[in-house]
Formats: sequence, C-alpha cells, structure tokens
Amino acid sequence: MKHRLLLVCLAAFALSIPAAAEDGYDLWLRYRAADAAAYPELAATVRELVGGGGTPTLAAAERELSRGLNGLGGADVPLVAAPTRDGAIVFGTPRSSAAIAALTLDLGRVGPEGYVIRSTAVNGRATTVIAANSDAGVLYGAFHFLRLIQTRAPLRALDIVSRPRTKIRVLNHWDNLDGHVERGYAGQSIWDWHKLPLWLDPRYTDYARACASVGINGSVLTNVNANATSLTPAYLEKAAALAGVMRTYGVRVYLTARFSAPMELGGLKTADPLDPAVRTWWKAKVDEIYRYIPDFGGFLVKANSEGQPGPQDYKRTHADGANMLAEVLAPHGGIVMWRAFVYSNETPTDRAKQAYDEFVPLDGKFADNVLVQVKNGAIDFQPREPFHPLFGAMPKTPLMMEFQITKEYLGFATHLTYLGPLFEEALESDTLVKGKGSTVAKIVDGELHGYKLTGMAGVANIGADRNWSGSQFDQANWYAFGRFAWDPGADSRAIAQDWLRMTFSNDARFVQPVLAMMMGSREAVVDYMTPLGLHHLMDTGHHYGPGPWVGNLSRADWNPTYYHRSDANGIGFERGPKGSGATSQYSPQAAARFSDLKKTPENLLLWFHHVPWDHRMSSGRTLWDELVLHYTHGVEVVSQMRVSWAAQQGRVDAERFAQVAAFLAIQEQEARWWRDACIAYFQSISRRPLPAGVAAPAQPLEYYQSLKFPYAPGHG
Ligand code: GCW
Repeated sequence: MKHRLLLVCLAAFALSIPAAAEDGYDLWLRYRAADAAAYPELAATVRELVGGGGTPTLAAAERELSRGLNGLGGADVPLVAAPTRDGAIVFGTPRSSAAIAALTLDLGRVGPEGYVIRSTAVNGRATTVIAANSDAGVLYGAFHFLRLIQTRAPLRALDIVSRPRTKIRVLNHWDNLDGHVERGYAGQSIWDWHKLPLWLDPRYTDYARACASVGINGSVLTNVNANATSLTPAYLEKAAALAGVMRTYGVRVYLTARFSAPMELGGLKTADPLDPAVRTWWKAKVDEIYRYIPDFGGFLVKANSEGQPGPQDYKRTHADGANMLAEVLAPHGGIVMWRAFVYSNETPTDRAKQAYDEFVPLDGKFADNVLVQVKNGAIDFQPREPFHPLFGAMPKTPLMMEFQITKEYLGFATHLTYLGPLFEEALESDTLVKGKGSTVAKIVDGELHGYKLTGMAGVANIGADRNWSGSQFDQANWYAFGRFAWDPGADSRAIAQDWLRMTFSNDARFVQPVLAMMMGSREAVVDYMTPLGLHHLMDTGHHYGPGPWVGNLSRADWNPTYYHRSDANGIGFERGPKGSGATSQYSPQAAARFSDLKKTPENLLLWFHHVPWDHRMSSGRTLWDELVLHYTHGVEVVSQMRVSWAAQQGRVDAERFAQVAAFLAIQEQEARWWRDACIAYFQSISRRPLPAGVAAPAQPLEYYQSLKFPYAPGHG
C-alpha cells in the first residue's frame, strides 16, 4: 500500500516536470527534434559527423554540431573519422581536414572569418562540407548549417558563401563592477566579478556560444561610464578568466578605459594625453593587460561626455586622447573605439549638432587603429531619429555604428519591440554624400570611403535573468544585432523569421501572424511615444514613461520641453536654416531635403521643423489631428498584438506563452498611459479639440504629472 502511494506520488511528480523547461534560457539554440515525416531530408542528408577537433575552437564546433544534430534529428549522429556513407557532415579548415584541403572551395572569397557550406562528394559519398580559413569561420559555418535545419530549409545542393562585411562586431556591456547594469532591464550583470576568476559560471560559455552563433566577435565587458578599478591586477585576472572562456568561441574581450586612470590608479597629477609620464603609464598598463590577456581587443572610451574625464580637460582634442591609447595598443594588435557621443558642458544651441562640430575638424587625424563609434542618431537612441550627420562626413576616419539593443527609450523589457526595422532603417538611410545609394550601411562596411577598419557595436540587453534579455522577444534584438553586424545590408524580416522559427516554432500558423506582429512593433512604439519626429519626451533620469512637460532641469537639453518646443502656435524643433541650422550638417542634397518642411519625410517632420498645429499633412488632416491619431493608432496596434498572441495558445509552450501574454498586457497599459499623458499635455498647449470619435485621456494631466518612479530599473 505504502509502495503504491509512493509510486502514485512519483508519477504525479514526473508528470509535473515538463520534458524541457521552456524558460527562454536556450535562446535561439533550442535544437528540439524536428518532425521527421515533415522534414525527411534531415535524415537523408545528416547521417554522420566527421570529427575534426584538434583546436579548442574546432572542438567547440564539433560539440555544437553534435548537440544540434542529435537534438534536431532526435537520435545520436555518430562521430566518425572519415565519410563511410552518404550523408556525412565534414567541417574544418584546409589545415585541419585533408578532405577539405583536397576540394576546390574558393576559400579565397570568404576572408579570415567567412565560410562555405557546400553539398559535394567526399570519398564518393554525398557530403555536406562546412569549410573556412579559420577555426572561428568553421564555427560560424556550423551555426549557419544548424540554422538551416532549425528553420527547415532545403539541405540538398547547398552552396552558401558568406563573409562578414564588418570586422569588429561587438557587444557593449554597460555593466558596473558592483553588478548593476546601466540601462539594464534583465537583472544584474552576467559577470559575477566577485566570484571570478575561480568560478566560471557555465553561462559564460552559453553567452559565447550565442554570440558566435550570429558572428559577434567581441565583448566590451565594462560600462562606458568607466571605473578605473577594472584596470587593476585583481580585475584583469578576472577579465582574463572570461577571455579564456570566450576565446574558444572567437569572441575577444575589450575593456573601457577611464581617461583619468593614470591619476586614480597611478597617482599622477594629470591625465594629459601629451604628458610623457601619462603616456608611460598607459604603455605599462597596456603591456600588463596583454600579459593577462594575450589577445585583448583594446579599449572603448567615452570621454568628455556627461561628466566623464577626457582630453579636453587639458585642452587637447579627442584625437590626442585616442591616439595616445592607440599608440600603445598598436604593437599588440589592439584597437581604440572612441565614442562620438559627446555634448559639452556649455549650454548648446542644439545638442544634435555637437558631435559633428567636435569631430569633423578631426577627420584624418586619428591613428590607423582607431575607430570612432557613432550612435545611429545624433540625440540618443530614440524610437526614431534621422541618421547621424557624422555618417558621410568623416571619409578619412573609420566610423563604426553604435546601436542600443537594450530598450532604454523603447519600453524597457516588457514592451515587445523588435528592433530589426530600426537597425535596417538607419543602415539604409541614404546620406547622398557620393550621390544616390551612399547608404549608412556602405559607410559602416567601408565600401564608400575605403575604410580599412570597420565595425558595429550594440549596447547589450543581457543580464542574469534566466531568459537573458528580460523578455522572450528581446532575445530577437540581440540576435538581429549580430546578423546586421555581419551584414549591414541584411533584411530585418528574414532575420525575424529565422529567429521565430529557431526560438519558437516552424508552424506557419504561428510564424506568419507573429512575424507580422514583430514587424509592426517598432512603429507602434514610435506612434504611442514619439510620433512624427518627436523625441526625448521620456521622464527624467530613468526614461520610463512620458514626461513631455518636464522643463525644470538645470541643463536646457535635458528637458523634453527643449526638444518638442510646443507653444500656442505649433510644435517641433526648427533645425533648418531659420532655426539651429543642424540640417546643414548633412550633405547638400540631404540638407536640401531636410531643411524644406515640404520635402521632409513626415515621420521626421517635428525633428527638423517647428510646425503650426493647423499645418495640412499629406492625409489632408491638420498636424494636431494627425498627432492625436498617431498616438491612438499606436495603442490600437498593441491591442491587436495581444489578440494575435492570444490566438497562439497551444502553438507554443505554456511557460513562454504566458510570459509574453502578461508582458503584452503591461505594454498595452503603458502604451495607453503614454498616449493619454502626451495628448493631455499637448492639448493643454494646442488648445484644440480632439478629432471626432477619438477617446479623451482617461485622467486629467495633473494625474500623469504626479506619477513618480524612484525605483525604475536601469537608472545610471
Ligand atoms: O542614453 C544615454 C544613457 C546613459 C548612457 C549614455 C551614453 C552610459 O541615458 O545612461 O551612459 O547615453 O551613451 O554614454
């Protein structure tokens, strides 16, 4: 009797444990078994894996292929030394594999990091070859091959040739040594500095796997608002331990350099970049770093911006500062990524103009191993910004793109906002500097100006949360960033589709509607937060929720009122010739477009112009009516997203289904809050009635103004 009870209890317990916890930890590398009947070519083309270990990175490729193929095929794929039958997978470099060396694969086309995946014959057996010039290239190819299976792509007659269009593809972690992540919405930092170097959390390996799966080859471990302590021996030892894990996956470690470190750590009286003692200090420090981390990538530096120390403290230029560091990194093969996100302490005429004003005179003055890292827009990672005027304006200085993956201004972790369309829009923007087709993508990948160094950085959205990114759908933004860094000409829809299939399901009844939801999600945020070119309406400091009324902060350009400038007559920031003149920073052709109210795209109208409330829009409606309708539409799209997601119940696992559903409910509530607060405020200024049939804000303006969020996450 007792035994029977025990058995019943055990059975009940076993039933309560799902086959595999679907908490999002596996990211897009889930490798759940494919339905053999629906995808017969998997069994036909993948029968054995030809082992090709040897180096740690090739061993990692082998492990990943084994894990992926075993999981996806639902049975163990045997590991053999050479193809014994049709359906072998051979991977490696010409050095690691005689079979690959014997084939004509034109590896010259793929450069040091690219790869070829080809269906061919080896020893008379039908084989799929994954080949590259480097071990990391093989690993990238292995992940690509797994992706084909994960997305149920054809596996026969493959001839894939891929090479990255940028060299430096890095995540920027704004992680502090105390574990707090600036603008982080996924919990504490994944770097457990306190337990490093002896405890290597298995997460570090999974992080590196995920990065490598999309071609990310660098990780800046520390916040750009830097702490010199990260350069002390104790912390270098910890960073070296992380580098040891990441190296296997082709990910190099970088650190942020606090410009005043020679004073804070070295006891010097100055950090003047032209001072010989300062230069000697940095040389010794960099040599020391390379003793810990022989393949250290280099430094990312935020200087003379938002209170950070920098060369201007000594009347030196950004180039003086960057070149000092570049000189000591160069012998080791390191680089400097010097950020252009600067705005000076004097109250500016227009903050959007400052980076251009400070950096363009320095074009051609930076050392060869310096990249200037430029945010996609001139203000600050807003839901929509025009492309940064620096792109196209520094032909002699490699500019790298900086995107923000963490959604500081796009709803934190709870709003479902797929950033692929934002990345794509920025990269496809035409600077017109060398005629039509001079896109930002072609500047970033070096094609337009012949940059030797190229790169893309993404401010990471990764934290210690079990699902890594704070929400299931935010994982897509990490994924998409990697794919765009590899190919700045990539297509955001195709990327979203791959991600959905890998992360959730290949069921067309799921993929189609959820893809549509993802693709519309960014525009919805623009609509319910900052439509028609509005920007920086977020509440003070934490940037969570609306604060368009805020106008009392000590610096003019910290206030939303500075950006929208609404008055009885109209709304918007005049940046044409009669205003701040910021449009003149673009190429003459682009400037002609942006300076003329009639030629400015409507989705950027209020970025470039102060426009009367009664201005007629292309729809025939007044600006005021149009603004209100955009706000309202944004909320409607989110309501529709909830409905679409609800219809997916049963097509995805219950755990992730429920979390997404709950977050969408939060998003809907907050979208409505944004809409109502902004309409209530702008109506108090425009003094115009709402268009017919449009609901009035739920609460009076004072209610929205009274809300306070002292503990909103991520605040610097
Ligand atoms: O967007 C702003 C953020 C700051 C950040 C800064 C920057 C790291 O609000 O938190 O600081 O940009 O990019 O340097």
